[in-house]
Amino acid sequence: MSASLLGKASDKGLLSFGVHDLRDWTYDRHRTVDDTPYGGGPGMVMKPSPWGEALDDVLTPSARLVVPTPSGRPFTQAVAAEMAAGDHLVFACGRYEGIDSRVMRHYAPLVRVDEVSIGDYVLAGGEVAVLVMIEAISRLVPGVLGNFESVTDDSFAPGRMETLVEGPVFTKPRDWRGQAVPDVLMSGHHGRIARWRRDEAFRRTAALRPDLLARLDPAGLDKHDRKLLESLDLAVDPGRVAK
Ligand code: JD8
Repeated sequence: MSASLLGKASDKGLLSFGVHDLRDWTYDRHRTVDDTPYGGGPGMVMKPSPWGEALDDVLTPSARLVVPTPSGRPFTQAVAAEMAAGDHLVFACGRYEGIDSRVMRHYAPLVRVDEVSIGDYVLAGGEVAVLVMIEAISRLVPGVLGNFESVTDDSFAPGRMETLVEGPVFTKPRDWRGQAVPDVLMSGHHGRIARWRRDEAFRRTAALRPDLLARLDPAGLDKHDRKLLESLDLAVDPGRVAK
């Protein structure tokens, strides 16, 4: 978090980060944070007591408690934007089989508690998920990105009319290992370039993210879009998309 974008943002005073070691709130010789699960089963569960001691110290009245877990609600760009509006986020990184559920219930009446998942795969703990969330949230904090445009242009940005994946990008040289940059990008014709990029975004979205196309608002499509979508081999009902 001291490198690159986040490091610069923290140098500028736009954000600040702290990291805590849960074992600082244990008082036994082995600094124990885990115990066997009630009801049996594999692995170990994180004890509520160190978490309670730690969170009592770290949480503030305006804080939000964010708990990564594979069973949480999806962490999306909209969730990132909502969290970027908060002034104090506390991330509780679990290990083992997770944190005793009573911890989240205990804090829910005191602060906003969000159990979130960064995707449908299984990690060994919450730390990497939290790095992902911190990066996604921090770049939405005003001043963190040099160029404000880069936020509003994101294909997943909430409020953007369409939600498409980005098309391909190119830079110099014009020819590389036998591959030329598409002529249209060299034409200087801004209208044609914009249309080509949009077409490529639709093609790629249809091929890789049919779930996004299915959610597309037909009101945001023009005649050209509808024709292109009809020409694509859609995995979803084209009537639903290109209406
Ligand atoms: C927190 C412990 C591992 C979770 C057994 C071993 C998020 N998208 C995501 N995938 N995985 C996590 C995640 C995994 C975690 C913890 C987040 C704490 N584990 C456990 C329960 C099942 N494994 C995550 N966000």
